[in-house]
Amino acid sequence: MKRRKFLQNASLTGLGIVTASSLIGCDETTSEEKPSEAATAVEIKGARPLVIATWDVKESTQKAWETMANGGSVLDAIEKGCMVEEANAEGQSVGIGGLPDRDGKVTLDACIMSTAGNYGAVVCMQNIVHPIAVARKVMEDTPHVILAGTGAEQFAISEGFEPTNLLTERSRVAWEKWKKTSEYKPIINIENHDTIGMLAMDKNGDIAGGCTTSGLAFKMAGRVGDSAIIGAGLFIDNQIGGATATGLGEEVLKTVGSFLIVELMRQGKSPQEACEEAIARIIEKSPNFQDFQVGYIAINKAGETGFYGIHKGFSVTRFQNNVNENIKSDFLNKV
Ligand code: SD4
Repeated sequence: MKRRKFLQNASLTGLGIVTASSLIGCDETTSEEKPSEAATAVEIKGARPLVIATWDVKESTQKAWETMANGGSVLDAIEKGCMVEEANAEGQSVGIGGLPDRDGKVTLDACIMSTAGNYGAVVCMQNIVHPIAVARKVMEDTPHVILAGTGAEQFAISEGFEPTNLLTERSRVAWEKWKKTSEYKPIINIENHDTIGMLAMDKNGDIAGGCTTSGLAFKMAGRVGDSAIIGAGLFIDNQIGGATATGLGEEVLKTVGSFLIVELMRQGKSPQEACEEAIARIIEKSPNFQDFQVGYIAINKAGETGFYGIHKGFSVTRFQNNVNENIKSDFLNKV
C-alpha cells in the first residue's frame, strides 16, 4: 500500500482514519511483483495467457489479452478489460448506461482480486464510470477492502476520477416505463452485455480476477449484490484457481458461490464440475430457481476452464490460443 498517498487522501477527503492506517502494517510491494510460488508446481494443461469472462464481451477479453501481450500484469489486464464494458453506454447492467434503482439512481458495485489474494471493492457507488479502477485503488492505496456509497465516490474523486452522470437517456426512458407498473422482476438473461466477471491467467500461470456491475435493474435504493463481495461474486486463490458469478446476486451471496467453487477445485473437482455443483447448491436451496438465472465461470491452476448456468442463455467469452470466442451455453440446461 502506498501509505503516504493514503494519508494525503484521508486528509483531502476528511475521512479522519489516519489512526486506522497507522495501525496496519503495509507491504510496499504490489501483488503483481510477487513471484508465483504455485505456478511451477502444477502441470499447465490449457494454453496461457488466458482470459475468460461472463457473457458476450469480446472487446473486453481482447483488451485484457492485449494488455498482457503488451507487458501489462494480469491485474492490469483485468482492470483494463473490465473498463471496456464499464465505458460501453449500450450495456445496461455495467458502468455508464446501467439501469438505475427504483429512484432513478445508477449505483455500481465492483471488486478486484490480485494474484497475492489481495482484494478491493466499492459498493453502491454513484457518478463514477470505472468502479473496477476505484476498487483497485481501494486495494492498493487504502488500508481497507470495501468503500461504500458517498465515501467510495469521494475517494474516487480524490484519486482523480471525474464525476459523471451515469444515467443515459436510454436507461432513463426504461426507468420511466418501468415506473408505470413498478413491477419488480429481475430479468433472467441480458444476453449480450451484462455484469462482467473476468478471470485471467498470465504466461507464468498467475491468476487475477474482477467483477463489475450496476446490479439489478430497479432494485431498492441501497441494495448491494454479490458482484463486489469477496467469495460471492469473485474469489481467487492463486494456488488453486478462481471463480466469478453473474445473475441474481442474492442467491450467489447465500451460497458464497465463488468461494465454494474454488474450494471444490481444491478438493480435486475440475472447474466445470465445481461450477455445476455450485449451481446445484442454489437449485437445492431455492424452490423458485425457474424464475432467475445464475451463471458461474471458473479457471484452475492448470489453465482449464468451466462455466455453468441454471438456464439456457448464459454465455462466456474466452480468449485462449489466439482465439477470442463467445461460447453459448444452450447445452447447459441440465435441470
Ligand atoms: C447483482 N450479480 O447485482 C449482479 C447482477 C448480474 O447479470 O450479474 N446481472 O446481483
